[in-house]
Amino acid sequence: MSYDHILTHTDGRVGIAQINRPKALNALNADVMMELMTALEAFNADEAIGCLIITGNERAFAAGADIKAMAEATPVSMLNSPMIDQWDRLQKITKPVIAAVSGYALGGGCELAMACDMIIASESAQFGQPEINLGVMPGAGGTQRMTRAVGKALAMEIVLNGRFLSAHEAQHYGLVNRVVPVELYLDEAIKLGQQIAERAPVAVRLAKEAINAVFETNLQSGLSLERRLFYMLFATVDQKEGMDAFINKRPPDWKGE
Ligand code: DAK
Repeated sequence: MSYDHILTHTDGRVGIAQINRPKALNALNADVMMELMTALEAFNADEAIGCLIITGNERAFAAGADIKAMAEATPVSMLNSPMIDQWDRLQKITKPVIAAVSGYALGGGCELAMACDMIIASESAQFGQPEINLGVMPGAGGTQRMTRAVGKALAMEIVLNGRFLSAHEAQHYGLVNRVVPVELYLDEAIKLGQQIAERAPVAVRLAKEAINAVFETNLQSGLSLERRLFYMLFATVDQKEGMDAFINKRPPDWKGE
């Protein structure tokens, strides 16, 4: 499938979707989001792919939702906006999604990165929720995911005062997995993606589900979900394969079953 606003390619078992609106610092409009989610869903459905990456370019992961497209919006037009619906599609991706972030990850761009499972940042990455400067506030998870990541006090500063986090600050607060030189951020994300894509697919999928449940549930329910998913993995071919491979000192050959 060909796209107008994103580029896609694969590297081994990793599927990469690159937002490609460089003149607008990758501002996210309905078309970009539609194409991005369509590409992610296609990778998600492809058995040859084990891990997904969303990236931008060196200058911008994404500088937010397209302000020019939102300027005249009304509550009802926002409610009915095709752009808004796209965001929920990301939550349904079952394979791990890594954001490879360089430059600006602002507003909806920051929210998009935080909605991914992991973030690899370049040294130039800047994370922020500057919506307050536009007379609005985050609307795609910024108040919730940022607060969970960095804590209430700093989240208040980021959201209420438009403070940006540098890549190293973001790493310090646990928002990003690691920070690497600009020329390496995509390679590093692909390397991590390749490693995860080599693991047992069903176990990876259920483990992702269990970790994400942390944000939806209390400890006892989360532990109970984890236990059930753990038991369920003993019905997979890959559990038998993984344990047999360990015992017989050979590499496992995952079937994804
Ligand atoms: N939208 C549209 N165009 C943008 C843009 C944006 N967010 N950010 C940058 N651009 C465009 C600029 O207008 C400029 O275009 P031309 O004037 O050349 O045509 C071009 O990109 C280069 O930008 P600058 O000339 O401004 O470049 P600088 O290096 O001087 O500044 C900057 C870079 C990133 C600091 C600056 O561009 C900036 O402040 N941009 C806006 C950042 C921002 O406020 N982001 C938050 C937007 S609100 C939701 C989903 C999503 C959202 C909400 C709800 N639901 C699911 C409910 C998200 C909302 C937002 O993200």
